[in-house]
Amino acid sequence: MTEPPWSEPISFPRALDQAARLTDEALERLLIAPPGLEARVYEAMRYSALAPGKRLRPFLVLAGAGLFGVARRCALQVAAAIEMVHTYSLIHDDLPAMDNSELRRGRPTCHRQFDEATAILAGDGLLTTAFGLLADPDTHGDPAVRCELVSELATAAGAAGMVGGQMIDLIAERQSLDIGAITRLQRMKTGALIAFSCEAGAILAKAPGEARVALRGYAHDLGLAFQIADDLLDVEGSADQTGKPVGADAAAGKATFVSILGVERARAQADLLIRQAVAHLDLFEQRAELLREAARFVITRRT
Ligand code: GRG
Repeated sequence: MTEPPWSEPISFPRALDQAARLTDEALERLLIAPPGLEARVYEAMRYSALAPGKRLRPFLVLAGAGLFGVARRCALQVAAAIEMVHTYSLIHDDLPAMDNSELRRGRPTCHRQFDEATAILAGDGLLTTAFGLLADPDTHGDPAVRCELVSELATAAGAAGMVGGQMIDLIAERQSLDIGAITRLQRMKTGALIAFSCEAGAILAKAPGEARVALRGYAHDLGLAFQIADDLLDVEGSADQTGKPVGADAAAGKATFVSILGVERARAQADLLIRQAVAHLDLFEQRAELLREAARFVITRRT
């Protein structure tokens, strides 16, 4: 299967659906439980990874790879790796030591379904499997490309990115942060993995710097708009729609974009960020239409 992610024009809802189906097939194939007693941790990894998420990050990988004609098989390896890292972060974020959540993706959280120790191990298992996947020759024939993918994902997911952002977020429960500090925290916690998802196709294609800078600019604005939309859903959405408890930030007294700016200004800021994100894609002309539609989806979504 060497076809690019989408070889013909396709609408955004269909592309998102297809990205989800292809990612789920890849996760099914990559997370097969062995016969030993360790099968329990695979079961927990599968339970969380195959739960119905939006698969927005895999979609961004496939759409980004589509700009450069990268083979679907390679892009899917990276898409599955990112979804594994994202799922690990959700499992650990839901633990009693962090958010202590009961519901995720419309189902009991991993530690409620299994137990706390198994949930910690399931997160660890997904994180490490993801890096193994990026280092797999099936992901790219050139070891330098595989090294770059590993290194960029390590930066995005680690203490300088998502893990660091989560640390600041925990501190924010006890210490009030201003809008600048919250912006930095969200760029690290949510934005870094979204940025890697947008750039991964360009890394696979060894694309020129100009294209990478444009995708980074798009991702930068998209990630922040995504977080503002998430804060708005926490205030305006319902658990039925989002598949997770709402109102948690306000209950924890946590400062968010919405608590600082108010609903109307937060929404206006998200709109502005999406216009900016779309403007970064001019270089790709019509080929980036799916990424433009994804940007609009991010701030209108209800889940
Ligand atoms: C525990 C290392 C560690 C990190 C946790 C990303 C994160 C950091 C926590 C998730 C908590 C949260 C609700 C963050 C807000 C933005 C976000 C990442 C929402 C969930 O992502 P979606 O909406 O979820 O893409 P689905 O389920 O659709 O994949």
